[in-house]
Amino acid sequence: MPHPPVELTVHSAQPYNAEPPRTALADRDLTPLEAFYHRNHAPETPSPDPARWTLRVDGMVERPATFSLGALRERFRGHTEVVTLQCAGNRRAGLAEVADLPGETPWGPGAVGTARWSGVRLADVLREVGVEAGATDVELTGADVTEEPGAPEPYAVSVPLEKALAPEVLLAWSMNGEPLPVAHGAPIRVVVPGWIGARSVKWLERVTVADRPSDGHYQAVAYRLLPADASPARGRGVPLGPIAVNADVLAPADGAEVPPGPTRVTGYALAGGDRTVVRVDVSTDDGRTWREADLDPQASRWSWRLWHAELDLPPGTTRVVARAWDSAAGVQPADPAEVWNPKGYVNNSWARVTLHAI
Ligand SMILES: Nc1nc2c(c(=O)[nH]1)N[C@H]1C(S)=C(S)[C@@H](COP(=O)(O)O)O[C@H]1N2
Ligand SMILES: [Mo]
Repeated sequence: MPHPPVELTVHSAQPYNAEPPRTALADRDLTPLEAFYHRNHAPETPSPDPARWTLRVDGMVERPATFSLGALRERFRGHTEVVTLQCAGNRRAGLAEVADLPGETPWGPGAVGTARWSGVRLADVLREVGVEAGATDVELTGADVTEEPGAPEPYAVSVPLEKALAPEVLLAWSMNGEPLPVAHGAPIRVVVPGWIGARSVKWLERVTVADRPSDGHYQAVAYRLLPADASPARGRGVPLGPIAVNADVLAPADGAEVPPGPTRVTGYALAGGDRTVVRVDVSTDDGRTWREADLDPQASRWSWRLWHAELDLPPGTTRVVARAWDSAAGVQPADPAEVWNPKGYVNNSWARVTLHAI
């Protein structure tokens, strides 16, 4: 099916936050650049000059170093990986229907996308500088300055050293075979497969090896899972890392009118960490009975898995429900009320779209 031009829903212009409609993500392994969501925290998007850009690698390393773009390309082997990025706030609007989430971007289901990323491995860079004994975390700092903590602060978060050394974690300069767009973090962004999008730092400037997680606002305060009755504070709750199993129905569109009879329903499912999607179930009676969807082959172990099912729709309104299972037998919860949390993260409740057969 041909895809019409994509119109993004813009949640805010500064910071620029925008998402595609579900149908723009449907039926393709790679999300085109024009349909890829944008998630920013700073009011100004930086645009570092690639010719003068450098990456500083410091902290608990034997030989602190600075790399130009040319040095990264020459010194390290190139690597390409198809990876799905998903914001921890994806589908937040479904949580906001349960109880208000004031001040949080009301993401629909489009804060997710898959691209082919090329660059070099963070692990190779870390090996070149030599990680000191006792190091546990790697802080990643971008060039953008955010205002949310009250005082200006560069966007900085961290990943555990073990993940930073994993072969799938990239310093990427290319997206879907094109030069990485500035909006997505040029000249270099980090790509941390299997982890929430917040760890994939754009406009990377500095990599700091440390013996504790980052103190940055988006690690120490935001992107943490709080009990429903807690309020956000430094160090409270648990930092979100690996993605939780999630899925959606991408086509037909929610609310679409279709002819009665056989209807092809398609979607994606995504498992987090190093898990894989092993099954997707579809229901037309709100989860009383389920049938298995057909899974497409995965483009890579770090990418979403597309699925499809042919449903026989009776005339009238049918609600299509889908849920995915991962390789650790993790399954999506039925109801957003079960997972509601004060910052509105990780809504991985069953996907639901309504179709009208007329
Ligand atoms: N420097 C920097 N990196 C960042 C962010 C940011 O605001 N600044 N947002 C993060 C979040 S929360 C997500 S979900 C992804 C979004 O990447 P995209 O805008 O390329 O889709 O980037 C991450 N990296
Ligand atoms: Mo995010």
